[in-house]
Amino acid sequence: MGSSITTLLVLVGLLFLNLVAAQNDTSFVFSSFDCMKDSHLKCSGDSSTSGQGPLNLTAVTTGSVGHALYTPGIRFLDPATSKTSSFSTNFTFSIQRVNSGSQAAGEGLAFVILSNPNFTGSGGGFLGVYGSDGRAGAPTLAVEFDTFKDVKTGNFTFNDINNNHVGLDLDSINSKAQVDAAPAGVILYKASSVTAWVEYSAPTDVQHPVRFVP
Ligand SMILES: [Ca+2]
Repeated sequence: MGSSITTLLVLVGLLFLNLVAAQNDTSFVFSSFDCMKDSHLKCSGDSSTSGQGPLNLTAVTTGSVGHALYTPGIRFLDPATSKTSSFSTNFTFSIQRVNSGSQAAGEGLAFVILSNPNFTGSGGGFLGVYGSDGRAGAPTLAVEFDTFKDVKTGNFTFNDINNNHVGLDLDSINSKAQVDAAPAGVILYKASSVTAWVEYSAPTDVQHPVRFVP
């Protein structure tokens, strides 16, 4: 774990999501964030806003965890047909190392779609999404932007490839697929900002989990 490393995670820009379902299309844009005034934004843990636009997902303390969820939620599965919805989203974030002398940054952030919005995961390598057993206890999809190579916490062993990767997580913090961000010219914890796209085309798996614009 990056227990001695503090990192401030900031969602700095536009969060856009477009959902195309069989019956209902949903689309929303956050051009700024206000945890107190926006009824569609549920902030918990250490996440906060100042009313100036950005959303701070964590505080500048070791082990900080924060969440921001779109509420009241979106139905991705049609129970009548068992068909899932296609969606696309893009968002811009900044990972700011506080311990500037460190060569690493902990731990990262994740875009999540979760079926139990009240579940609070563990900190550190579990990214606030999964419990200390590496699971969320309910169907969960996450695209993680991981800035610390975790090896083992307690009895749990991580499969991180390095400290600068993007992973596709299905019900587990141990990713089904991981991609090194460096060949795309992106160092997640050094870039002033990163804009990411996540696209899903139903009923196949994620075709292009993440594309980068350095
Ligand atoms: Ca990690």
